[in-house]
Amino acid sequence: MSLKLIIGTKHISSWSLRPWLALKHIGVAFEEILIPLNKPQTRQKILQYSSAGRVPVLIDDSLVIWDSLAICEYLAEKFPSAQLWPENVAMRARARAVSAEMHSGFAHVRQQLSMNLKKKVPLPELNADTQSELNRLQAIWRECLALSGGPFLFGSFTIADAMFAPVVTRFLTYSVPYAPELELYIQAMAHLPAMRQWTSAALIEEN
Ligand SMILES: N[C@@H](CCC(=O)N[C@@H](CS)C(=O)NCC(=O)O)C(=O)O
Repeated sequence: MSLKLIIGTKHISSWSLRPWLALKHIGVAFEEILIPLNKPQTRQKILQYSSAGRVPVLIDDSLVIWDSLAICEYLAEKFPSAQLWPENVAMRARARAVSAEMHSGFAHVRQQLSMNLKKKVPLPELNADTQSELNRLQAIWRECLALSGGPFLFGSFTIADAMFAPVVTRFLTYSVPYAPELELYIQAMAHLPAMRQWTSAALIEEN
């Protein structure tokens, strides 16, 4: 088996972080190929692996999978013992719903509070849409944690946590105020060994 994950610059590539965390959670060996983003050659380099022209891309022998959530779904099927989705069918449906909501939404948070693991930025004046998305994110987390008891959204680490990992970093980068009952979750995510490993590498990137 030869798994390769093509990712972008670690301090800014929020989409790449998700399947990388899933692979680390599984504990399977994989080759990591990092393509620096925002360079003249970026697009050409990504196109060598995927005609979609975006990272992340997972390559499993001759199979090419683009899109972070599709990669996570594939990994959940390929490595069932890693329990990347909750075991309970109702919880699994909820985990898929919140993952899909994250994947397809929160455009204002993405735009106004872009991920940058190398920065600590004072909170800018938030526009109403960004504030309402931040409120929604916290409501999702509170509901999931109340049902599961934590420390992760569905008890143990799942794809849902991988999907939200980049927005957790934004809360920290921009010192976004959050409800006190989310402190344990945000700290659990920040101190996840794989998250620390990604962040350490991100901090020494050149640009
Ligand atoms: N829906 C895609 C979005 C991926 C995406 O937008 N990736 C950005 C980097 S984080 C990218 O590849 N940009 C291409 C570029 O900068 O040329 C996914 O979930 O994988």
